Amino acid sequence: MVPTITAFEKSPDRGKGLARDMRVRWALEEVGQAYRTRLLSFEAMKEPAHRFLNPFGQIPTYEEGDLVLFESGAIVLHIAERHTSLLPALLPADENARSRAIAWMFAALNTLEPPIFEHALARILEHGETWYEARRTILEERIHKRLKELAEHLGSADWLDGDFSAGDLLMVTVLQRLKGTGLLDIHAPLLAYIDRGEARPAYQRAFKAQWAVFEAASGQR
Ligand code: GTB
Repeated sequence: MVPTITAFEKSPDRGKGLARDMRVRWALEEVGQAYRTRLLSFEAMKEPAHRFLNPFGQIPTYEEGDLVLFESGAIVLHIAERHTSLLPALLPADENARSRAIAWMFAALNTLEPPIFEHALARILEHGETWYEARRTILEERIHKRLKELAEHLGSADWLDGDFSAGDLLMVTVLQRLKGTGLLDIHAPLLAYIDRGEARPAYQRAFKAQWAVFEAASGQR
């Protein structure tokens, strides 16, 4: 069954692939699963029809037969779990290694993404406030602490725990949001780590698909 995901009709990131449908597209490409995309305006996301899929009125969602999912992490986990017989898979066959890969998925979303996303939001929404510089400094210190720890863990390895996994997929998409902020400059291993993720053919296909949506929307403006 071909799943349907939702994405921004006009992504505010101007085709940079930073919205969270990108991680779902990437996971689907990694496992070779074809998918359909339903594009939504901000207004449509708040309509009852979409809130039935996601109570928070956000993208991405995932529909596959009777199954409806929201939360990008849960969707990526579902995709990974449905395609474990593939080699290479997004989750390792060994049970302990699989649990560790899932721990990295949580680490990406629970430990790294919160300060990184807060920082991005503050840059957009709070930069005019008198206290902005103090807040920015605090957020950047928190981010550097985590980036340093992550880089130390990664060391000279290509991926976080053995082969590329859903943990790496989520971690790379989380770190990408820091590109252009300068915050990654002193964490060179992480820049190379992001590059390795982005060089994967599945990532490239996913990026192209979301870029095509942005281009089509630009043509209509
Ligand atoms: N925890 C949820 C998940 O992981 O799925 C969060 C989903 C989420 O934040 N969705 C955002 C959304 O639907 C899009 S990705 N926002 C619309 C709304 O809340 O009304 C977040 C996002 C937004 C904008 C950019 N950007 O402009 O670069 C990047 C990412």
